[in-house]
Amino acid sequence: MNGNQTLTMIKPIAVERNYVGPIIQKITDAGFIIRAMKLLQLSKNQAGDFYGEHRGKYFYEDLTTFMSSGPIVAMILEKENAVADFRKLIGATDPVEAEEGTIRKLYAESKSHNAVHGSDSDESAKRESDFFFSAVERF
Ligand code: DGI
Repeated sequence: MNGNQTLTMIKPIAVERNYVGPIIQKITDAGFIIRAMKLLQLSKNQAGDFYGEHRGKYFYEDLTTFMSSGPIVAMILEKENAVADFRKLIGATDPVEAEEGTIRKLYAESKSHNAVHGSDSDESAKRESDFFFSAVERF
């Protein structure tokens, strides 16, 4: 991980609604290169581990239930300033607050069903990328 990468998940609601194609198009149009990608379904325990920092919060149970409810698409994305630029591209956690044209404004259903994840720091990007991908699965 070189500081120019971030980890995203297209969340179950967006996969179910067939938004994978349009979301990836927006990501690549914004200049991100896909370095790793897979379709998988998390167990509830795995979703709990991924979101461990939120353990104990009121939304943790709903979050882990939702994130393990169906397949997701996980990707490592590369671009200069990847973490910050990607969070700008996806918009605020709550789509009501997200700027026009952002992925969450376009494709999120609600704050908890908000279509995509983006790492919040280089350290998170590394941890989250290692969570999903082994060395031979990334380029
Ligand atoms: O980095 P983000 O995904 O924007 O936000 P986060 O890391 O603070 O929270 C992770 C996910 O947990 C978020 O995408 C949706 C859910 N979440 C966060 N805050 C709330 C929430 N869900 C509900 N229902 N209410 C919240 O306040």
